[in-house]
Amino acid sequence: MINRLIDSIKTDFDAALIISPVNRRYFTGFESSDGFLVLSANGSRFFTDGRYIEAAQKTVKTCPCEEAVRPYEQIKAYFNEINAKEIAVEASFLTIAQFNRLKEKLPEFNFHADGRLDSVIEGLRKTKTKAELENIKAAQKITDEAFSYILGRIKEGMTERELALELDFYLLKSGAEELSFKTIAVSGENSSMPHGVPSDKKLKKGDMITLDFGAVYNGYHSDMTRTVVLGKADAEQKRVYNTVLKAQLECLSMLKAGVTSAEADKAARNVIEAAGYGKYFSHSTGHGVGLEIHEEPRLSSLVNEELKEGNIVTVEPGIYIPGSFGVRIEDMAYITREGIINLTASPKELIEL
Ligand SMILES: [Mn+2]
Repeated sequence: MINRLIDSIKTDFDAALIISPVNRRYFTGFESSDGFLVLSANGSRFFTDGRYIEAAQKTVKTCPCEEAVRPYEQIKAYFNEINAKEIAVEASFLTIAQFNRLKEKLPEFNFHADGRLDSVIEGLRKTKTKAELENIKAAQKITDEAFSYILGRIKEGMTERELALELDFYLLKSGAEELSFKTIAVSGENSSMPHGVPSDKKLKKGDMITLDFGAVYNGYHSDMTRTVVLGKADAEQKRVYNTVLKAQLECLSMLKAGVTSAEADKAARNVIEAAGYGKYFSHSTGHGVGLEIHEEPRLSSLVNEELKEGNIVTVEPGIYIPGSFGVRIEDMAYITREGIINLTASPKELIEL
């Protein structure tokens, strides 16, 4: 990946200075709160402070590591060593204060925060390697197991917070290094808010319950949503559920390399609009997943880019009727030339508990 990055930027820049934790981790495989990475055709080096240097030297295989003691002096010395003057930095990460400080401390170099480095890294990160795919599969396996576990624990009278906590405990106990995001467990009228927060509301018979959660494994995220009913679903709940499911299946079945994000979004949205629920599908259809829970590519009506083999996207249409209830169903799909590999194994027929 380091070589691919260097190839992509070398006509415009002498080196890239990478500071964001997620991109540092992407190129070194090493997680730390501190550090910076210099990548160039003339050499690459990872700098991190005394808390991390020993672990970094053991872990990082892609370039040499150096303990950062006086970072600006070391960076200057290294830029001089590799003969770098035009330096690309991450426009989407650096604060204006950090950018100004770099320019002030290292006036002999030109720092470029024009987004070009960001888009090269984005392009690399959205095409998953086999190792990345395996990490995401492992994360989703924990997530699928947690769903099957929680189905046996959902009881009338327990609160949404208790439900979320049980899911979280199971995920962490089963090997998740952290949660992908704050678990969403919302019921009844609370489920009409796509990203509602679990409350002290007690689950009651007839509630639809939306669970949106995921595990992180080796830095890689999973993301899944299922909606179930406590008791028997009524006619409207069934109609809404089946519409969302049909929308999701439509989208999953047309996804493949070469399809645009907007076309994918439309495939799901058309089904929901045709059923008369169009105004209740208030978000885009999906997003990329990887070292971050939301990354490129987005499945949005506003994006006309083609999906490529190796992309991993969520497909998560929903219908949310304010004051009443909501339904969302979300899987993760790995894009191939022929179609997709669905990374989510949990069942999708309406579950009545
Ligand atoms: Mn999602």
